[in-house]
Amino acid sequence: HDEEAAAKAAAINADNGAPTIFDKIIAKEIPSTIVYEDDKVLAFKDISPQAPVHVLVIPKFRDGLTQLGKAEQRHGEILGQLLYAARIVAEKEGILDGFRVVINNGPSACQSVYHLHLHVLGGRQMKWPPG
Ligand code: D5M
Repeated sequence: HDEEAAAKAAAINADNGAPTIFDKIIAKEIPSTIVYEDDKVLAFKDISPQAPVHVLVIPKFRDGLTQLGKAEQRHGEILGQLLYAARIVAEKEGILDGFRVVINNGPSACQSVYHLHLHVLGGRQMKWPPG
């Protein structure tokens, strides 16, 4: 259906190195509600929240990381920084004792933006398995 077709189109564009909407957020050309920022990482509120707390954590330099599946050994440091930033976000948002970190990888996992991002979700009882 439509959602699946859009996800596949986004994946093809990413392979061509096309910029994503997150570049504009990093450049502050479009507004976002920033929760945490340092020289390598940006965290901002998801525009379509799936929980009372829903924050995206992204690398400021995509460096080939359109999706987790493209990660290489050299990305180890930034991957660790992103995960640690997720913890900082959880603390700032007051959900340190219960939160979930999600990475959607590829069309079948409903990835829609091809700039690696961690979803930090919480503020409600989460269910398992996820949809
Ligand atoms: O998640 C991509 C996420 O990006 C999805 O939850 C919506 C969010 N999104 C898209 N555009 C914006 C803007 N402009 N601000 C904040 N959040 C945004 P995925 O895992 O790729 O499906």
